Amino acid sequence: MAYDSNNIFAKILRGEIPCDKVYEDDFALAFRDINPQAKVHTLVIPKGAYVSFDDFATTASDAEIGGFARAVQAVAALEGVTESGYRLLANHGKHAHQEVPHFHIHIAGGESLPGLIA
Ligand code: DGP
Repeated sequence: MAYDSNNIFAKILRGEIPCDKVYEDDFALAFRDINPQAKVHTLVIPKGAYVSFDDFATTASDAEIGGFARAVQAVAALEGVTESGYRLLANHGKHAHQEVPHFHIHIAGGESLPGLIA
């Protein structure tokens, strides 16, 4: 699947649409999910144009993958869920109901979580 540079997260990255920003560095931007499924529900996206985890893991550089993983950890710490615990989730493709075709990881926590968030 080709990357669509008009997807909503690409627009957020370009500053064309506002977001509730939590963190930003050279590799990643993190902001709160518009439709939270838990007390803490934050999205972390890479700065590069990757459709999904599959695309990211296949084509991103080691530096981007490493930087992104560090950013996810930093965001969890900033959101105050490291001690209490959190869930990471990334949807890839149709069966996972991926809505936005720019790779993102959901960080969910802040309370005891039920089954997997959708
Ligand atoms: P997924 O199904 O994994 O592609 O989840 C996409 C998530 O993105 C979903 O939980 C809602 C969130 N989302 C969609 N549009 C926006 C937006 O414009 N702003 C923010 N902050 N979140 C959005």
